[in-house]
Amino acid sequence: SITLTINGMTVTVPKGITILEAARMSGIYIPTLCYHPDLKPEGACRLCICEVSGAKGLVASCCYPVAEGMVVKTNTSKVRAARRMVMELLLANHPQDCLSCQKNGDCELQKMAADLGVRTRRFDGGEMKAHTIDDSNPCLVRDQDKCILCGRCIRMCRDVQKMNVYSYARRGFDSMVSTAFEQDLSNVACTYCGQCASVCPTAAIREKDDTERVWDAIHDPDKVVVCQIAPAVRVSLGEELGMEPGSIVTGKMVSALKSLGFDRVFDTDFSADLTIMEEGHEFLQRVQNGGILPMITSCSPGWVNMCELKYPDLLDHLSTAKSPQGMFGSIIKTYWAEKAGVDPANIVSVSIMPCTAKKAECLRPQLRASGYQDVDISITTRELGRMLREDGLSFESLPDSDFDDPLVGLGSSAGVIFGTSGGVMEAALRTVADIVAGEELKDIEYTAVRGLYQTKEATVYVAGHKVRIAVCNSLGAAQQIMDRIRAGNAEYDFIEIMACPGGCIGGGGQPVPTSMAIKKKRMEALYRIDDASRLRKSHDNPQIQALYQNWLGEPLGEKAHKLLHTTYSR
Ligand code: HC1
Repeated sequence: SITLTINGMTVTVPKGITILEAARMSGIYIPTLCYHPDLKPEGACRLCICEVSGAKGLVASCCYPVAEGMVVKTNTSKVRAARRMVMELLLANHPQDCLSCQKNGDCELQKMAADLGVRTRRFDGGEMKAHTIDDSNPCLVRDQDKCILCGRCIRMCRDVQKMNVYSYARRGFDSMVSTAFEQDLSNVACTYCGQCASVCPTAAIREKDDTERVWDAIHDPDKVVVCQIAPAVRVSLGEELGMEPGSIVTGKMVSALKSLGFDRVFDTDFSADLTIMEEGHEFLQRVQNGGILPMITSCSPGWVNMCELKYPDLLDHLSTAKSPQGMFGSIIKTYWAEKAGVDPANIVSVSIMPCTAKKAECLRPQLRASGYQDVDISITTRELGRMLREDGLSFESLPDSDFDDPLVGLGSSAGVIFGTSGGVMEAALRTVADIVAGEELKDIEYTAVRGLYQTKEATVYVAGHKVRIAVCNSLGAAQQIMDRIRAGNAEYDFIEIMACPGGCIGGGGQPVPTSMAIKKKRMEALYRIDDASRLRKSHDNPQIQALYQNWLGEPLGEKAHKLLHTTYSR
């Protein structure tokens, strides 16, 4: 360890960390806009400058390692004046539409300007950058006028997701974060995972806001507006609305959605169970018939987009099972519409997801099994938070409600853990093992697949049979394993891939600011739900059993194939 002094306080911290990290560990706040705990520091914004003994001039504390005996001052008049100057220069070239900005209230620039006590705009009146807004795709909007060149999006996309969509371009006043040849996102290899938006401190990259479309549907008396809500949202919506990260708010969330005016509130866990039924049987069929292995999960749309973009030769490894969002979409406008006596033409089907890429998934031409677009609108956790704030509900004091419909309301906790990396694999193994064993196995916790490591590998014994599995979260980890499959040296039977670090709990539409430490709390909350559940296997779900018996027929049967399976575009 290292002992140093920060603002006169002697602190002992681990070797190898930076001054900024040491200060935060010691309860001393140093402002920054480019630093992010999940990314390599870059020293781009210069807000974290401080005085350090022996250093020439002020140093960027996010990049400066601690040393024994070092004396650091973070609050001298020189430091304060320099930080304010940096902030004033940033504001001089930043739009002044804070009050109507999508990020109002969540903007790190806004908060930091307030924290630094900047109350006047000394440098107003000069030239300001002017870019056109890129809203060329259904998921993300890029508004470069709001970019402060912190480079978080570049580092997330390059270092973690390894998609390299963004880089710095041009020089001086014209500096910008650019895509290749300054193309729109829809013309570059973007998967719409939204990880750039989840680390952007301002509204320079943000989710496309579809909340007005949802309000319009709710207020249309001729429409029946139903929603499904994803596993990961129940452990993040509370956080979005000011509660502690990891708060479990399932019942309040259902009450809130009913209060907003949705005619039915369904749980995507139900169709996660359905996905397991189809995917689990597909896996067994591939094993028994010498089909293509490893089979890879297909529920994360950012991952599917990447596979289509970068690994079209390996698309046959993907399970043909639709994602739970897609499956519920087709079930709502067919089975449920029939049972409820509602014309599917009048249904507006809304999904609430932790994900920005789900907005594009529901536009896939393959996802129209009902004859209509199966899911009409997909909104993120952040957008739902916005709707609830507008509605004026006191979320924390809402009573709990149950999901709506006896036909399709129930989900197992195998479906719940879909929301975290390793969850789909664990849910599938629980079902596959029982099918192979022909009995209800008690040992159902596959802990080797849990946790936030980006790649987890294990050999598990499923009813006595050896199954080699891997679980990847992040597109960077996914590419490593796909490269190995392509090279013929990945000996696996079954792989789960999620595009976002941590899985859906870390989705691009989740509350901000975020970090792996926050994602860990969301993950632990999902496992707490699983621990407390009495229904922990998808195939034990009585409503799933009834759906197959009364309507769908067999898993992988003709009707299931038509409604619940998909194809990919090469
Ligand atoms: Fe996910 Fe899924 S778990 S993809 O991570 O398979 O978005 O939460 O809804 O569809 O169920 C996301 C989450 C979500 C689907 C399910």
